[in-house]
Amino acid sequence: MSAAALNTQFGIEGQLSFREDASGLVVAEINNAQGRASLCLQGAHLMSWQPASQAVPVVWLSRDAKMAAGKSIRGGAPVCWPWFGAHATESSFPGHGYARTVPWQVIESGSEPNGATRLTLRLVVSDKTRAQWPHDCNLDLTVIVGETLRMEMTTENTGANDFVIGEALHTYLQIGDIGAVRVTGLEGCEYWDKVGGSNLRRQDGAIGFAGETDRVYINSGAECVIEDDKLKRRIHIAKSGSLSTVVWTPWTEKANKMGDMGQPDGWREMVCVESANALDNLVTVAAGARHTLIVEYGAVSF
Ligand code: TA6
Repeated sequence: MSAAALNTQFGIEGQLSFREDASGLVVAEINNAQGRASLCLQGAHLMSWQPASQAVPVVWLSRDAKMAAGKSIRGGAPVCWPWFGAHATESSFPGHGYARTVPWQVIESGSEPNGATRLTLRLVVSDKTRAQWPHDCNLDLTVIVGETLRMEMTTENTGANDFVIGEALHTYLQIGDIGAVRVTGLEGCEYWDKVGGSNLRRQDGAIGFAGETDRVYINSGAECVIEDDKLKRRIHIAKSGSLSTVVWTPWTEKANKMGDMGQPDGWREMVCVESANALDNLVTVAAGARHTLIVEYGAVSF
């Protein structure tokens, strides 16, 4: 659907509009009294979010982020689905699944009683998606943008057979500097340390960063907090329907190899804290059932 048709059917005067980016991709722009956000319809990819109370965005977007059909965008909140990480058997299938690089359609929009703006999108099933995932299902994402950011990702199994998914909202949070933050809430949790192999460890105290960090914390529905001593704010990440939390920074060498993290050191201004179901926490969605992963972000200055 064109931006013009989307504006007619789903636009909300003074809150929600759609535009066509130079790349040809359609972007939803949300701007209300409580905050603003941008979301690319491809991948239902929320690219940025800044509550009115914050002088600096809370969701980070690389200054080198590229927008192109079929390509993932560096930053924001990529949708990883229906698997997380590498596909279990098909090395030719895209890492983190295909959901973030295929078209989604808008199915609903509205204003919340508190003035926040709601937008719901559905992944468009195609021959391409069925070739990688031959199950009858719907994947919907609802975002509610205001002083907080709420994201609800629902998998509906419309077929006759159970299936198993891995998933994540792979969110990049904006910070002052990776050396001046710590993540709390995962103390005592087991995690798979993916740096230098895959080793099961247990978190001791808050998470600080002094090098590449790539960890999948398992069996935890805990709320996490990013304590940012440079921006003097806390980012709260509360979730439900998710038992894994992925914490990731690429650090210098990997960031330079990636090439789109914002040279020379844009990577220092982000950390990923991802609400997921991965590894030990894969989800079986029974025939006819639904599963929803919900995460809500808030930022409080101190
Ligand atoms: O979630 C952490 C991670 O799996 C890292 O291993 C790294 O690959 C990151 O995701 C980024 O993946 P992407 O496919 O978006 O470049």
